[in-house]
Amino acid sequence: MAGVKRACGWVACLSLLLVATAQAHDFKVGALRLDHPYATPSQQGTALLCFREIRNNGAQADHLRAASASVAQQVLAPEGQALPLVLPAGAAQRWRHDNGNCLRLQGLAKPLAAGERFEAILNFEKAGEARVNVWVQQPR
Ligand SMILES: [Cu+2]
Repeated sequence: MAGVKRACGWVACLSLLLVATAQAHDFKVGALRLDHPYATPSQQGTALLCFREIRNNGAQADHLRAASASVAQQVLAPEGQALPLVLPAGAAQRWRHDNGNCLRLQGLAKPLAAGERFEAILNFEKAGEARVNVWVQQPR
């Protein structure tokens, strides 16, 4: 145990902390918790705007009415869906790059590359407006 303690010196612990905080960020608005907004690097002028999870802790369903982003002309509903998108009460949804639930960034001002950040604004019927910082990252 002493060895473990010594191995986790000040610098090591700080870097562990930085790694931990670099992997996730979340935003709370009303009864909603928006966990880890991220975007895929762009391909042919479009990219996906995803969330690791969106949880509605409220007793009533909420709806995403509109979304916008500083980097794109439009933020569209997932392919084959339309706004508003329902967020059922007391439930979590995964809006992941691999499950077809991500919003779509259309009309990008410039290509999005991994490591970049941008702001997106989501407008929910009950929770109101949420401004989130989106991390562009290679999906894994
Ligand atoms: Cu995050």
